[in-house]
Amino acid sequence: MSKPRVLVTRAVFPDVIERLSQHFAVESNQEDLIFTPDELASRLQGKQGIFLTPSERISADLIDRCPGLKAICNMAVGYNNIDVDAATRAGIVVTNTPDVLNETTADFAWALLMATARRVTESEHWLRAGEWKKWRYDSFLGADVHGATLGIIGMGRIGQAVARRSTGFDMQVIYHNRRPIAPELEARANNARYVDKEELLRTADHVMLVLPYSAETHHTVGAAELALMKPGATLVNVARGGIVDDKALIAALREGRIAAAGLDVFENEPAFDPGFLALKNVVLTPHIASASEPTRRAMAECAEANLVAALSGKTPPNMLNPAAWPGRSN
Ligand code: 8YV
Repeated sequence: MSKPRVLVTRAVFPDVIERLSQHFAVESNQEDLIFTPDELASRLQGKQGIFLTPSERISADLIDRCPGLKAICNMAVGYNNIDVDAATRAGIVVTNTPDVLNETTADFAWALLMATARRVTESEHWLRAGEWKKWRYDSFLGADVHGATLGIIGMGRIGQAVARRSTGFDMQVIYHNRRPIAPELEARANNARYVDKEELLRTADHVMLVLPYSAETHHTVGAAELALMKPGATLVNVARGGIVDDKALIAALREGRIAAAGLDVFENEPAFDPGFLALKNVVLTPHIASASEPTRRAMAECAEANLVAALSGKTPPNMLNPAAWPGRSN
């Protein structure tokens, strides 16, 4: 029997391709070309599986054009790049890579929080530009992190990992979420207290965004929300572009309506709004919150395990749409 055919859309650790090749006829893309939707549809003809990243959009139209597809395996926890409902209607299993990146992403959220509040990158740019001629009592005064109130919007697994780290900083944690988390999880998350979004924005010294992107969470933070924040507050987004209205944020940062922002994700990334580059009070990183070597490997291996399971008739460990599974014959 011939091996199922799969497409790996982007460059990935070579050993992942080697292992996938034991199960599948693999079309890889180690040159890391960026495919247009038409190129993606054409490469998916005759394929049963796809191993992809959030850079590739799997729309209902693309799904219609790929009738042989059975498994869509994202190398990310977020899956807003995939029309899961359309996949379910077509009987295609969709998977993601949860949990393996919680702690690494939370570490990075803290790196951004510290860099943003304490003006790390801004002062480094100044030093590198040869501006450091003398010490001054008021050079790069920032906001304290210890003892402050941390407001987390999106209290899933990564949000809770962020909150747990705040105990050593003697912080108060407030959070907003679709619904409160269980009391024992609140207790582990530095006794986090559920509040409505408005109270969080008005009260927090540091606001952290850790929620999934969807039509409902589009522009969770826009001009109205930024206006509620304290003038000395900071905002960190490690979730997804589109959760923040970037134009409104640029205006708020430019006018000093909030102190600073730390951003790992942007609307239309990687073609983010150049208005950010003109601002000193923003720390900008290229969507690397999960980018530690062990975690990126774990994510790739998780997507690999999902693809192998899905195309060999075993329930994939991280199936997002069980409704697509009953009656499956591979
Ligand atoms: C990924 C992410 O690294 O998992 C997610 O949802 O945003 C990141 O961890 C990125 O999407 C590329 O795979």
